[in-house]
Amino acid sequence: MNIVDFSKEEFQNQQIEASHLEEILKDFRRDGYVIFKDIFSKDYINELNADFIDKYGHLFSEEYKKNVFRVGHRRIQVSVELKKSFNTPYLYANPFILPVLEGIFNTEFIISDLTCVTSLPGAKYMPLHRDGAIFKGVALAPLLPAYAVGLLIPLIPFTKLNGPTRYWPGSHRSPLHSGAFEGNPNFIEPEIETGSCILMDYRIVHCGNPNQSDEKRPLLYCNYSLPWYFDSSNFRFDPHLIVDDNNYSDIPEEYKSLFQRRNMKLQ
Ligand SMILES: O=C(O)CCC(=O)C(=O)O
Repeated sequence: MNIVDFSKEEFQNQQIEASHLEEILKDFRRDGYVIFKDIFSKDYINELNADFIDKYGHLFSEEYKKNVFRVGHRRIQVSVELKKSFNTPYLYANPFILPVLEGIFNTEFIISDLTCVTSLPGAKYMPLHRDGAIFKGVALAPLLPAYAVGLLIPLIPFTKLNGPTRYWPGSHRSPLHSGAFEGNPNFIEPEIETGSCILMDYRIVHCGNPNQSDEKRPLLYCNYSLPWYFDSSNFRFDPHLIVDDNNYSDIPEEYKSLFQRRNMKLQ
């Protein structure tokens, strides 16, 4: 598994060492994912989780059943407003993530959305899918460099019981339809502690596992892309990056361009 462990010096300097960065990029390009270990503090993730449940927890009740966007059985996707604990460069421009994104995209990129997918107790296995792919069926498409990348941050520890996400390493380079990976045993299901996270190519085949616990299991997505890419299948109805003017003014100037699509809505 591509687990990125940063050294004491890297943590002290808040900077990835050049040869380590090259190694991470090589792993990411080859396998379509890397797992960053302990780059956020557990206290910070707990704060994100508390703010998330405080603002959106009511959406998971029976009453709101008809008004939420479902991405699977008892699996609900919510656009998360950038405010409170979510509005910090520590999250969206983390010093351990930003250089990797710069290396992947090699040109200007944006935050395409901030979203949380929550599997509720009893959620079933999710159909296999890619979060997005362009030029489907074109032989050269899997060879293209990444144009969209998801940063997936568990807001509680992901365990076998609450259903860690299942990924097929290398599948971003496969011309096969995602369904063709059903039954393919070469997947990983990383159990992830709070503070760690996964960076994945949007094209990697993956799915959510059943949630057999009695707890909600929220997975925060901060998705990045080249400015021209739009994930219209996931974000047709909701604004995908919600930032009010007050919170926008709190974003440091150097990161404002990441938010050029704020509050944009398709319908
Ligand atoms: O819930 C999960 O583990 C994965 C969710 C997912 O794959 C999705 O929403 O695209």
